[in-house]
Amino acid sequence: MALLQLASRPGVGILLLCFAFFQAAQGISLQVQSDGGNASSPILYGFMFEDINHSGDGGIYGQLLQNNGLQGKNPDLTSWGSIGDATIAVDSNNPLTSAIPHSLRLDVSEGATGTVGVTNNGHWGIPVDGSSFQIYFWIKGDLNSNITARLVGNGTGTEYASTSIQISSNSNNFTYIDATFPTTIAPDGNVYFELDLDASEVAGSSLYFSLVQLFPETFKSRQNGLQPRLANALDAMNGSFLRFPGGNNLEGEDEGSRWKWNETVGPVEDRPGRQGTWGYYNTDGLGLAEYFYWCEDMGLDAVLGVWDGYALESGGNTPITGDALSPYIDEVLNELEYILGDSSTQYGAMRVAHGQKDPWPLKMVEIGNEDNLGGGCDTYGERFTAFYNEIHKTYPDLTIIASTAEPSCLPPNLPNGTWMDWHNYNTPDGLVGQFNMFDNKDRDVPYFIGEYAQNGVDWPVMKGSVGEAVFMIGLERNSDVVKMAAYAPLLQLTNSTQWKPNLIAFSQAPSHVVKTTSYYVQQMFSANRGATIKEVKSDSPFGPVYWVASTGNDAYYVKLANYGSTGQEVSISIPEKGNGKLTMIANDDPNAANTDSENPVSPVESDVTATQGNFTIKLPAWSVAVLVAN
Ligand SMILES: *[C@@H]1O[C@H](CO)[C@@H](O)[C@H](O)[C@H]1NC(C)=O
Ligand SMILES: *[C@@H]1O[C@H](CO)[C@@H](O)[C@H](O)[C@H]1NC(C)=O
Ligand SMILES: *[C@@H]1O[C@H](CO)[C@@H](O)[C@H](O)[C@H]1NC(C)=O
Ligand SMILES: *[C@@H]1O[C@H](CO)[C@@H](O)[C@H](O)[C@H]1NC(C)=O
Ligand SMILES: *[C@@H]1O[C@H](CO)[C@@H](O)[C@H](O)[C@H]1NC(C)=O
Ligand SMILES: *[C@@H]1O[C@H](CO)[C@@H](O)[C@H](O)[C@H]1NC(C)=O
Ligand SMILES: *[C@@H]1O[C@H](CO)[C@@H](O)[C@H](O)[C@H]1NC(C)=O
Ligand SMILES: *[C@@H]1O[C@H](CO)[C@@H](O)[C@H](O)[C@H]1NC(C)=O
Ligand SMILES: *[C@@H]1O[C@H](CO)[C@@H](O)[C@H](O)[C@H]1NC(C)=O
Ligand SMILES: CC(=O)N[C@H]1CO[C@H](CO)[C@@H](O)[C@@H]1O
Repeated sequence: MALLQLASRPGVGILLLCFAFFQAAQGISLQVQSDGGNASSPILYGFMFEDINHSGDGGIYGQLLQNNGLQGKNPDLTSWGSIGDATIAVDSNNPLTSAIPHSLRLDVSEGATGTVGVTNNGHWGIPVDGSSFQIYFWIKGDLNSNITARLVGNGTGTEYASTSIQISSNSNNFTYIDATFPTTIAPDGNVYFELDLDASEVAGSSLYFSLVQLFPETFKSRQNGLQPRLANALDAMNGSFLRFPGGNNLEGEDEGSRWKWNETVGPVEDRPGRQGTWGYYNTDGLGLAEYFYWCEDMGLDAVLGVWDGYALESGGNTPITGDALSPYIDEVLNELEYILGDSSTQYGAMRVAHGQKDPWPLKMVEIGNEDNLGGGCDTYGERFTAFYNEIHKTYPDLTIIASTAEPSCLPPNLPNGTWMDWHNYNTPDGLVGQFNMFDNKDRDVPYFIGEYAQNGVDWPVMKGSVGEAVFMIGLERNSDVVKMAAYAPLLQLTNSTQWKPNLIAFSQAPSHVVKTTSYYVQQMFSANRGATIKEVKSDSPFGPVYWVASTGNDAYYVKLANYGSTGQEVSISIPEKGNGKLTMIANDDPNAANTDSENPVSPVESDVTATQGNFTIKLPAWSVAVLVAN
């Protein structure tokens, strides 16, 4: 049996699965070829983001207070409290702006003494990381005195920050206050924020606080930027793209609650926020511009999802079709003008006024989200075509992505250059069974695997992460036609979760960022990419060991996954390369998982040297490894 394994070779994978037994019995020898090969997609690995599991508000968006703008139709006092001889209430008579119509009223008792003030305990706590913090807020009321901003351990009283801010405000208008202050790192997330003042200065009066914002030092010090501990974890993955703003969160429960770009831009006090799809209100402080700055700061290509007439079905909605689509198509054209137009255009000028002179380098637009689901399929062909035609007419260079790969939901002939988004939540065995699914695909229409992950578990487990690695090896072998792929969901606040498992979990303890086994697979694969996928010759079939090789930057990259409970020895010859670095994750227990209570799996790096032309790699049970030879 002497079979050649060619990346992208039709039908090879399934045939070879049958011979897995021989692979285990005889040891595996791989010969990476120097000649030929196919170009791989330079943007294969990246991120899918939507606000789910408080991944945005309470997560990667840097603003740390919950309910800070008392947004929504019927705001309550969630997260807020009062201190001393005073009470708090939601006030509707003192709007900051039309977008922020409510303020937090502090009513101080007649004759009050000591300290009065307000508290906010964040999103299940506040991560105080020891950086320089900033607060911004508006205050209305007659005050010529100092307010103290503090960060305090809930239950312990330990003070992690305290700063005195001079205020001179009046009862006619809101006065804007901002201050920067040092913090000391807190051991856990059980911390609240407090603004307090001398009761005798304000006894018998009311003060109004509006849109109180608290930020740590953000990722790359970006104004209105990202939480660094989560942004750093993503940045370390070396991704290539960011799909935003959803996901189901793009769609909304109905047409009125769809994500509207124009309500997420400009000063934050002009952003009303919206009822998100995942059970909580979104402030939209993380808005369209912030997504582009996120891309800029991590070197990512933007993949912009646009609303296409289809909201989630739970309200019994039917998709909008025909002429009734026109205003929504215009909405997208306006959004694209805001992103891509120069200052002579209406919306390009708006972007400039908002502080971004140059257009953003948008290249990819996805029309809708999962239009194959619910009641979206029947009308998607018509809706896709309507949006495609208008977008393509104005922006012929944009790559347009259909939100499904289901032929029955697509127009009979997809326009040239269109890509298709296909989502894949599956069991570990299911993912391994899909190893060769792209080998036989028609090469004409490229794929975006917009969401995928193991399912059915609370945390990614080793077996599932190896299964994902096998699936990804299949994608990489076919990365002439599979252009992009993203694990989903990306981020999870452990204290409020709607979907499991996720790639990265966190609570508000500043050091608590759980890098799951799947995180390490993504990182190892994404950080070690070659521009050309190379042929690998072997007498062994695929399974339980799977591999793919590539070259680039004068290095060879060999990715290996052992989807099995016994160790395997692999001998690899690589043209003209005798030294390398091996990065590996492994665990004997297929159910091993990095969780919020234990972290049994992390990558181990070692230097490896070839003996007479061959690298010998011992792959333990349930392992994923990357060999970089240079
Ligand atoms: C290159 O792509 C062709 C067409 O899909 C395929 O037949 C061939 O096996 C690929 N070669 C490599 C090295 O991936
Ligand atoms: C302290 O934590 C408890 C329990 O989570 C919460 O009810 C309370 O409001 C917190 N205190 C402050 C001042 O935020
Ligand atoms: C949030 O979840 C973490 C565990 O991930 C837990 O330690 C912490 O106490 C929780 N915080 C609150 C406020 O429930
Ligand atoms: C009031 O705050 C200012 C800084 O804004 C500070 O310089 C001053 O010392 C404070 N006054 C008191 C009495 O704390
Ligand atoms: C309130 O502020 C607005 C805008 O800054 C200004 O036009 C107006 O005169 C102010 N009103 C009072 C009573 O100070
Ligand atoms: C991956 O990202 C990190 C952090 O930004 C950077 O230091 C490193 O050079 C990157 N590696 C590659 C291979 O791009
Ligand atoms: C945003 O645009 C939509 C139409 O696309 C419009 O209905 C809505 O009023 C706009 N919002 C604001 C704040 O201008
Ligand atoms: C679409 O692409 C195919 C193959 O790349 C080409 O033969 C065909 O002429 C193209 N059609 C149009 C309308 O550009
Ligand atoms: C290296 O591997 C090749 C087969 O891939 C084999 O023919 C050769 O004997 C090996 N060299 C050594 C020193 O084991
Ligand atoms: C299971 C769970 O954590 N559900 C939470 C989802 O988010 C909403 C809104 O924040 C919470 O109220 C739920 O408790």
